[in-house]
Amino acid sequence: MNARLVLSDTGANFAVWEDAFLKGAPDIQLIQDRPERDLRGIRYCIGWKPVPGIFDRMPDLEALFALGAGVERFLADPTIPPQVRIVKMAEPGLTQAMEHYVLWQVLEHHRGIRELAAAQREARWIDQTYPAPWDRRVGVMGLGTLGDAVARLLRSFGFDTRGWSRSAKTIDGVRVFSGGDQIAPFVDGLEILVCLLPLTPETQGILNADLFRHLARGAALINVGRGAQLNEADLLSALDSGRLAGASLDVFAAEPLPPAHPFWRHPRIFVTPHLAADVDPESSALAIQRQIARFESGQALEHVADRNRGY
Ligand code: NDP
Ligand code: OXD
Repeated sequence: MNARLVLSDTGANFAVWEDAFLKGAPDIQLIQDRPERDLRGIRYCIGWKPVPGIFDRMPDLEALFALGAGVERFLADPTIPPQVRIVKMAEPGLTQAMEHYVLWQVLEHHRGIRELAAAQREARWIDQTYPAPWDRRVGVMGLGTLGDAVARLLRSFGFDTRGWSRSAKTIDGVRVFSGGDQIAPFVDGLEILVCLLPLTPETQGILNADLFRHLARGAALINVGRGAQLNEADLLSALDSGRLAGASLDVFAAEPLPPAHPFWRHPRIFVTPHLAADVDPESSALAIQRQIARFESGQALEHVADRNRGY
């Protein structure tokens, strides 16, 4: 198989990606886009976010491999013709990074690490208790490539784990809920809520006061989906009232998070700069190579975003 793949995004480091393809998928020639380059005949491209005008220059494009799992920006780009398949990244490096981040933050909340750190700063020897993991109710919103892996991992660490998705599914040992009418029983009494939803009109603002009201008092929120899923004012009120005890936020409505934003200095909010999970170039190159090989042999691509559903 010999394929030409254009890197459309100037934000991505071409040398790193070129090296990854040379090492893992040498039958794919990676080409860096330049304004003067003739892109007719190009069938595949990769990129992290849309580049204005580029899709008009690729009339033969068949598949766009996103360098991330969230593809809301590509889906919102009217210059991408409807026949172009927008493929969400699914590769082991991304999944494991997300598993690690969520497990790290769940354990922080479960074991009260931030209270311990505050006590150490004041040389206070505190008596802190915590329940057994099977008595800790943890819920994962979104059970796709990442949410499914995270829910299974939390379950394997012994947590009382629930999951919620749009369609019904089963995961061994995890109580799974689906659809809008099951969100209330899903969230009811949760002590740690993890959001791994894609950003769509339905999920915009879903992390709000109505939802927080159903959580256990003093629950924690971990948002690794998208910032626009969180109602920021509702979060601040919930932290003030004690409804929520803490939040770990990796994604924000405005990124980079502006320096004056109250989240930066809030004692109960842990901010990370959208780094919960990055793609690994080498394993991404392998995943893209496998996908192109499938496509060239007449099979359907996997992880293609559904334009009607919005993810
Ligand atoms: P997938 O598309 O594989 O999965 C999405 C999941 O969300 C599916 O289970 C889907 O349900 C569910 N879902 C979508 N809409 C709804 C809804 N209205 N109600 C209930 N469930 C819904 O995505 P990934 O798991 O690969 O990634 C999830 C998101 O994580 C990305 O879109 C991105 O926003 C975020 N992300 C963040 C990163 C970071 O560094 N912070 C890194 C990577 C991703 P169903 O299974 O029924 O289709
Ligand atoms: C992604 C991300 O969507 O890093 O992959 O946010």
